Amino acid sequence: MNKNISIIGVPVDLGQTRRGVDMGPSAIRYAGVVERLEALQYDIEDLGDIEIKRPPRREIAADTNLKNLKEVADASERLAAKVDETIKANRFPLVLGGDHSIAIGSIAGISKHYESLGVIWYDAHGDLNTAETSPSGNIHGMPLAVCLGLGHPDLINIAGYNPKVKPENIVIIGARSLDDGERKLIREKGIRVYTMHEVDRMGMTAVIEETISYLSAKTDGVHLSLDLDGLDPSDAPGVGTPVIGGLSYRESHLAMEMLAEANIITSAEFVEVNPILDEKNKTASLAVALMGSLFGEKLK
Ligand code: 6HN
Ligand code: MN
Ligand code: MN
Ligand code: MN
Repeated sequence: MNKNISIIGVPVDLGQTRRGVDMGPSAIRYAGVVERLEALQYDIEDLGDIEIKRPPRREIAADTNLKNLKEVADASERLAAKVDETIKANRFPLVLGGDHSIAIGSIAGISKHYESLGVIWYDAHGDLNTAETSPSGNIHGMPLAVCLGLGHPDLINIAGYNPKVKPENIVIIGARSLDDGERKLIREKGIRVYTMHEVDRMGMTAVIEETISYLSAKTDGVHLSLDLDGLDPSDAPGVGTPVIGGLSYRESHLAMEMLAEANIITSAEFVEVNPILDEKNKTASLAVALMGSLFGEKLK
């Protein structure tokens, strides 16, 4: 694992309509992310937050049903540039959200550095909607489709190239709320998905073992995109779109520890922490605990 980590905060709430998720980076810092990782002998550089333009009104452009399209595209472009710089400086980008629309920018900045980037999407949702299939118009339900090159041109062309990720390089873990259009896309593209059904049947150990062998065979880097709503709301109440029946705290720790042992993760983001909806910063603290495991606490 790269011993130099750069933390990038992305206070974006524009990809959905519940306010408060823009405070996620502050909540995660308050929960002690820097101290936790410094204790593991990493060189931590906190780059602060990306500057986000905040529109006075939530507007939908005339030619699309996507909410805050211009602002999301603008934030994504800036995040992509920051992540790109971080990787060029040989540092591990650790991105703190913000809603999940930020994955558009982080993966745009990351993927150009790899021949064949793998992505682990740890989430209750598939985030595979497009304007045509979205039930909400919320861009945080679309970033994985955007990475496949499906969606609005202003989103898929961030950082000037497209697509960012191949469908066979994606593994979704924890899914339990997929829209019809997302299911169709998963089938068409042959995307590997471990829904809660598979996690329950196989156990997290086998899910992660398979994920590691599936991805390490064909990728030269793996990005972890961890949406806190992948966890059960009893463990992670501070999220905007909670879905019951999720991954437990223990399963998630195990997953992070196994990824640390396999040493395959080359970039990561933790998203959808909303301190306004949280109980005493429980979800941000959980995020930090998972980062501790991902960065090898148990291996010490
Ligand atoms: N997330 N599938 C729903 C939608 O509006 O497209 C929910 C998306 C949730 C997205 O949690 O990152
Ligand atoms: Mn998500
Ligand atoms: Mn989600
Ligand atoms: Mn179960």
